[in-house]
Amino acid sequence: MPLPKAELHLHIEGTLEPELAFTLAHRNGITLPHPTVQDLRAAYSFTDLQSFLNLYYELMDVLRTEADFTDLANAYLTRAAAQGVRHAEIFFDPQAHTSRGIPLDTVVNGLAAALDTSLRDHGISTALILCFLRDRPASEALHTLHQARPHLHRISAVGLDSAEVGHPPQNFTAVFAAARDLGLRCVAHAGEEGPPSYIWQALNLLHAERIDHGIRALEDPDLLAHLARTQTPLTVCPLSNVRLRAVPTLAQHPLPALLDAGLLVTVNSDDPSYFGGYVHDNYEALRTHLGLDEATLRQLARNSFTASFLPPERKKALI
Ligand code: ES4
Ligand code: ZN
Repeated sequence: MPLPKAELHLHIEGTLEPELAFTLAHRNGITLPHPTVQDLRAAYSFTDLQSFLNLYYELMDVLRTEADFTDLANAYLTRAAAQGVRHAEIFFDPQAHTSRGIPLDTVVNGLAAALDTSLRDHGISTALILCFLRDRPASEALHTLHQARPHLHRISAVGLDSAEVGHPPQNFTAVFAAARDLGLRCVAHAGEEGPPSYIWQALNLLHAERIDHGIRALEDPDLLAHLARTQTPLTVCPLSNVRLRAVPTLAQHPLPALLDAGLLVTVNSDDPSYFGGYVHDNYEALRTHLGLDEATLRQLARNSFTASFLPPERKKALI
């Protein structure tokens, strides 16, 4: 049986499996540029983050209606339950939908229909994290935050994702300040492809409470010491890092070095449909390719609850 765990770094749009993409394309009268599921899967060969994002944004065009977003989230929650997930903090990318004419209400209401029944149907408590696309203007992010105001009771936090290099966290300082003023928690992708300075900016300027990826922290001893002292969680995604060539092989993944440095490391799946595995598959890959022992895997699963935004009582019940 997979260990009970929380998933803290999961893009719901990155759970779109090719089979569901074809079903939704058919339902919505869309022709995909890839004629078969096999052709589509063959396109899942990436050289870096941007090469993945190109396909990720292309394929989400099949998501049009509330029911599409509900089906997407239900498919994820069904798989997550089988992987031992008891709590999921789920990213979504509003601008990737509003920019192609899908109203934010459609996205949030569709996702919420699945999330609202998730504890009952799948034994998984959930939270939503609204991500801003860092490769689009900060003014658009601020507008998105404003559009989300009627839905804030459903949203726990804001995040920052998409193409990292050349789009530093400092560009979003005012947006994150506005989000904090609305009572939202803050996380940010940093140090996936970008330098350690982006992690410092996420901490000091955005007041990020968790760093998504953060693997390049290893290049800065002062940053490593800071992350260890403050026990700021990293949401690490091993299969993602290898597929996007941030790390050459699983055997060379820096997760053990981050643990040795005393950091609060968690294991997550990122975009599981694209990267070859869901969250338990990531744990198994660490066992197989890095030789992590049972005690370490258990510690990683415990860390996932510790690093979550769950209230202390549910945390205690789950750890
Ligand atoms: C993402 Cl792996 C990754 N990095 C940054 N942004 C993303 N959005 C979806 N997956
Ligand atoms: Zn991510």
